[in-house]
Amino acid sequence: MSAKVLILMGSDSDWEVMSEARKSLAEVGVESEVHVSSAHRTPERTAGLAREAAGRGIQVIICGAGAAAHLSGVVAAESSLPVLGVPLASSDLLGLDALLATAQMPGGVPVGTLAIGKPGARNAGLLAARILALSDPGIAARVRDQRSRMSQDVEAKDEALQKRLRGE
Ligand code: RP5
Repeated sequence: MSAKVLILMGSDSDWEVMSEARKSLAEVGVESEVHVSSAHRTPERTAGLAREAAGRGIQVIICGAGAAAHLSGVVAAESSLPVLGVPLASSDLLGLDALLATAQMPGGVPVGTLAIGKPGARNAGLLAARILALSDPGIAARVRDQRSRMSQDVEAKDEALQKRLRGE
């Protein structure tokens, strides 16, 4: 099975956070491919990866970058696939710079921007899976299971809290 989701990140220093996207995709049985490619340091390579992605069977691209984060925007400019951007807190501005750079795209070049950091990376994976689920019943079933496991976890936590409050 070839990967349907391509994860790009601006630097290998982004991997600790961006591995959350790969993990959440794996939870719902979606294979991903990951590469380091920078909008600024390797512009040609980034454009090439974006341009060829659809032809290789990729259906969604997730981009994580920090600081003056242009990776998502450049990829969205070079590909018609849905692009999900994860702003990363890798500069002294703690991700606010990357959030604005990723979210504030000019009209016509959409980037779906997630939260800063690990929650954003996790949600990028889950959102990519939901997009794929529209045309893949197997993924749709696993996305439903993931939601139901999450609800059960919260209910179990509440039950444990109630027990503690009753002094049991
Ligand atoms: C961005 O600059 C990268 O996405 C990374 O978040 C940040 C720092 O990169 P390194 O200097 O650690 O390679 O382009």
